[in-house]
Amino acid sequence: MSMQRRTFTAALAAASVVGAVPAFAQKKIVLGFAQVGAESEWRTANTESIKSSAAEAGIDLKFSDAQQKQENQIKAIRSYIAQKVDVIAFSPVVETGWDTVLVEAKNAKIPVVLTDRSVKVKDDSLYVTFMGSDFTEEGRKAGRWLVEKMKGNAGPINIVELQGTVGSAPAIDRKKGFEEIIKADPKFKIIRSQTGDFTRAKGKEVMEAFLKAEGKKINVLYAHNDDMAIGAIQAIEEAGMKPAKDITIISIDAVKGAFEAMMAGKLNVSVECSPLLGPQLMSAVKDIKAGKPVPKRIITEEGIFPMEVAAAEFPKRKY
Ligand code: GYE
Repeated sequence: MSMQRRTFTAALAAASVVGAVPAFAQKKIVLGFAQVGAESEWRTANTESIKSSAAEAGIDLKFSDAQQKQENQIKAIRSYIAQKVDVIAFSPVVETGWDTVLVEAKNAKIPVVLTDRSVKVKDDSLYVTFMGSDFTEEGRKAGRWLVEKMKGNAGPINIVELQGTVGSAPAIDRKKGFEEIIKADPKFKIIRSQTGDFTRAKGKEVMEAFLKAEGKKINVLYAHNDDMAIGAIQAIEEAGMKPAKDITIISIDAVKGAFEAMMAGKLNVSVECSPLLGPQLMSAVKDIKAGKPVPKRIITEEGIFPMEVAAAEFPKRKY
């Protein structure tokens, strides 16, 4: 066979493969994701999970970071609508104020998936599904752990609370779930409660103010996430007190930083909240595009880790 002819045969073979519409020629699904920000170790792990699972699933991901501002998230969603993406997903920084932009997405016939945090909207058909944790249950777990720990202690037990971002679902629900449990016994008193915006810096700053105002009266710190607890631990040490001993510390997320603090004996317990939502988001996106039904609510399964098990659990942690 002449050289020319061989090339021709090869070209023919290639052409027939193209004729069969190989996978690489199919249009990729485009997903627009509007992230909350980069406020915590949890959020960083969540972003990483979404990016890596999009790449793995062959989904074209458009990603934006709203720096914890609702107006930035709304702008990002509007730009995804303008770009006519296939699916929009977002983790709403706060619960309310989404109706208008979600109606815009609906009118453009772009399905919306909520991840991590939910919204309060008049019409639930404005989103297809909400996947994420049960934050009220996380608050209850924190409360139950404290009730158990303080058994036999007559009290009063003075609690300071570092709340998450004002108006966010995890801040509202983690407060609610915790209070629901501790209110059964009047010895538990929340003496101060303020937002630390889910960040280490703010957690430290607000804890300093709590310590200035209440000093040794504080028995317990309940932080709505690990980062704020870690910031507060610094403030407690700088005030000459021993974290996890002079003040019992409970937080939520169970990120690696919390395990390190527990292994160092500075944090008593962390309630798990998994940020690894990427794989389930990508499979929902594919199902939606394929016209398959998806459940309205997908709840993440999670546990609780007291300091006593931290060293044994640490090597197994993925975030
Ligand atoms: O607990 C906190 C993050 O929405 C569950 O947001 C998430 C929370 C998480 O900043 O660390």
